[in-house]
Amino acid sequence: MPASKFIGILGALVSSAYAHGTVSGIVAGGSFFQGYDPSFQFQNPPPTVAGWTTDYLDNGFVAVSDYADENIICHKGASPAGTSVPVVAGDSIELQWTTWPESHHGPIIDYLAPCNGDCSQVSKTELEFTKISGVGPTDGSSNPGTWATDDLIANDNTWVLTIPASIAPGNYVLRHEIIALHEGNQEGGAQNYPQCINLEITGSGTNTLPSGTLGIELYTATDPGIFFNIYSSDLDTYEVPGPALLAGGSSGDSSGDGDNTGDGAEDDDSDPADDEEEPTSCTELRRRFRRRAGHGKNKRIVKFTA
Ligand SMILES: [Cu+2]
Repeated sequence: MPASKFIGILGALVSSAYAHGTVSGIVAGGSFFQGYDPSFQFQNPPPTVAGWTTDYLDNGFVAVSDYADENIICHKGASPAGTSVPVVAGDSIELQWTTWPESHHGPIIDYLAPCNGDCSQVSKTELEFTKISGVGPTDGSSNPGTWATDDLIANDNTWVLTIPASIAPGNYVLRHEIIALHEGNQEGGAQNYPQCINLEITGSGTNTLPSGTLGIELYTATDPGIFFNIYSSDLDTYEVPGPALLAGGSSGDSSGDGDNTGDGAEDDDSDPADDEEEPTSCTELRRRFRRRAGHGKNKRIVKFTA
């Protein structure tokens, strides 16, 4: 079969196997922009997209034990994206995840860091992040509650984020992150899934976000919003972790309009695994990932396409 067809099948295989999901598309100003997909590692050259490159294929997360490690900044092995999504300050953008497991309840947090130049050349360890949105439980009336992640799933795996009108024109890295708290009742059990996307912001704002927080200083293991029991704690006391929210930022419910234009997500309705029970642990998700992909099969595919 032609190589392009083979790579397409490979892409579908890898995408459907990523049960935790990634941001596969961004909609801004009515246009669709492709996000990063881990399967791009098998393409030479990989497509130039606005989502940062990563090097992980383990379907995993960044652990609490890595909060002081550079992997927490934009996920494992991240390097800057080669292009940017143009956005007008004050507008909303859509962040389209491929999928998200229902059991992985938790907050969705968004940060901006100015690149002070070309974001494709930026050093991630120098990025200073300001929180522009942080949404925790949206209905805390009974445990484990309805969380930002549940709103994401209900809105076609799409998160709607407003870029504050106060942001000055320039190049920024958007750090979009889900923190899964299904094991957050144990210290060190929270799981971070950061995704970075380059934005080129225009408009008439004046805030250049001069003093943010380094990625490796965003969280600690004992932050009340990290070490938190969603099964028994009073959800109304939940504090979204990380530094203070920018004045004018968003802490409320995701204002999804359900408009999921240009959906680039894989349709995996034919996937037999959909008939299985929702797995609750990441160990189970990874086990299924290996079973679906086949042990060692990925390595042979890499060889074939290289
Ligand atoms: Cu998991």
